[in-house]
Amino acid sequence: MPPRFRFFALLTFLLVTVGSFAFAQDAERIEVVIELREFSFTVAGGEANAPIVFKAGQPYSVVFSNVGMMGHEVLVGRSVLVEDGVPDGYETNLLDALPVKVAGDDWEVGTSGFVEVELEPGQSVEIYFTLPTELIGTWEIGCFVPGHYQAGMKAAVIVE
Ligand SMILES: [Cu+2]
Repeated sequence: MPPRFRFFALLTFLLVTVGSFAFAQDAERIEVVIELREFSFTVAGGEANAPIVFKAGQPYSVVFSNVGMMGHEVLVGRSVLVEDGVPDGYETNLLDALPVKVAGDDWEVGTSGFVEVELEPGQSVEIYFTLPTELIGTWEIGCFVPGHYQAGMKAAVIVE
């Protein structure tokens, strides 16, 4: 397991054969850096919890970087699940049926989808994906560490 971050659970980040998907060349990708802190998601240089916009068909490299003081989770989906009165993830996850590639300093893996990642303070992860037009619409990014979502750690994600 890479030292820079850990996945919340194997179930949520299914690994498949490396190189089984075709991914865009670096030059085609747009890089988006999303900072996590108490209690917000912020595209670097933007406003806290402002909507995050992605264009369908455009290859992206998205870096999630925990610049806060606490551990945070990243989930992107819609229809919040509630367990015992507490928000606990999404019924539908934006990236869980897509090819998603994880980049690191010294490793890369292909995956069959991304549901969530947990980042300790100072940790970051970079993923590559291209959203198909079927996913156009309004989604949400949220942190479901107990209390964080309720504290406002969520933002709209718009695929257009
Ligand atoms: Cu959090």
